[in-house]
Amino acid sequence: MSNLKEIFFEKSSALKTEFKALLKEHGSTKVDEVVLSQIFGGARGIKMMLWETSQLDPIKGISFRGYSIPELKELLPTGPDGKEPLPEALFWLMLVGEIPSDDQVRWLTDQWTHRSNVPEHTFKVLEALPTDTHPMTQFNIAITSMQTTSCFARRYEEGMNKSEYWDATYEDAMNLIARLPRIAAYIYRRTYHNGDHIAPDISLDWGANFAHMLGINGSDDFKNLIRLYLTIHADHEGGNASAHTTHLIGSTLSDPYFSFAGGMGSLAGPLHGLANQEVIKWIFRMIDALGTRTPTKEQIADYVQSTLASGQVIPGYGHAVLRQPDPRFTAQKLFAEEYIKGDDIIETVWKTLEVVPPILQGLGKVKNPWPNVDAHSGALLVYYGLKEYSFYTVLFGVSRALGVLAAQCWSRALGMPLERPKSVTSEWVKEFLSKEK
Ligand code: CMX
Repeated sequence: MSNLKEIFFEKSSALKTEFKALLKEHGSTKVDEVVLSQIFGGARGIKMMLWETSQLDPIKGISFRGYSIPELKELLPTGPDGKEPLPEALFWLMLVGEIPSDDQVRWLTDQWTHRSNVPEHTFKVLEALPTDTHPMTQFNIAITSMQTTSCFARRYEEGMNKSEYWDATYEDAMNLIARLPRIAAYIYRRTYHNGDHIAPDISLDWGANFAHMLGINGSDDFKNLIRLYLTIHADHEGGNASAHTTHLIGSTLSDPYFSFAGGMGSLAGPLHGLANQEVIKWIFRMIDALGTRTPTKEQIADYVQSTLASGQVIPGYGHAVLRQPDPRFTAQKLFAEEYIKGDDIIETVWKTLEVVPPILQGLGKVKNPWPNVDAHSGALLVYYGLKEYSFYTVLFGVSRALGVLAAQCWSRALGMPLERPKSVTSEWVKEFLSKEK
């Protein structure tokens, strides 16, 4: 067994034993209650699942195994220039709860390099699609096409013992994550660069190799942006739509390929991951409508009002859980401040930061008027030359694999059962209320 697998097995076995005792003693302890508005309101805030890899606080934002993003920037092993954290290191942390050493991260990079061969038929499946197919559709289809290589599905078919589910899930998770940059870069190059593909550079870390295969000439700074991007988008506790979908599908013992493809279907929604393309599209449309790349705050405010008046949301603002600016937004703003000077689009994003929150607050219904993770990413990508915004959600998806697949290893190791919450009809609600009276 590899070092990482051994540590995972040791930790998950110990927690499984602990849980058994804990549930025996406290299984009927009440931890939450549900009110009617939650049933009608997208189950906001109902505590109903276990998710080990990260936790979201409405005020402090995301913490991965207890570490905030600024702490991770200090503690995680970085790329060769020592500046941005390596997403491999975050995966290690999420999987086993320990900050890895440089050697451990190098081992993991090496593992993913060795596992990164994409099945030939996946490229053929992609080639069968028109090049104007949305990149998220291509990504989803490519992931599903690789299900033919699932260890979990094969071993289940062969009669795998329950106690080995975690092992097959770990193998699938590692293979799937290893292949994603190649697949995503392939989609990007076939869609926007006439299929002029760039071979992987196996001397590079996972994120830098991805940046290299995209073929963006942003030198080392772009590699650093991708390292940071792939780290901060990886996980946002279990209740968000892409994580929860992956978890739900996995709970049927559908394998990690099916589960993750389902999660990507959720990420492709404009209220979730697709918002990253919507933000930059909205900014470009505003620039076109106003006829200037340097709009004033007053001009931006007018445009925000016209967007709201036409019954649309302001993409990149608001959140179902957060009640403060998203620390993932802040991490990207700090990156821009450090690496980039005097860019019109970035400065426009910073101006919207001053303009949008008071307007949303003024509506009197928006619970969180602050920027979320998607508000800044497009401006950074455009700066380095990755202007094809329909591709942005694929980048988010590559990163999200780290969290949801690490979490799936935990779900299988802890023996989490089929997820099956209860639904009710409106008739039931009326009857219940009349009985209450
Ligand atoms: N612009 C305009 N209206 C907004 C808004 C925004 N950015 N954010 C919330 N609202 C509105 C909602 O549409 C809702 O209006 P109705 O009552 O008329 O339906 C009202 O304010 C209350 O919503 P909420 O409780 O504050 O927010 P929700 O938890 O329902 O939704 C979210 C959260 C993210 C879907 C919402 O804020 C939104 O649509 N934001 C814009 C899209 C976006 O950026 N999504 C990305 C989120 C991050 C991610 O998952 O990647």
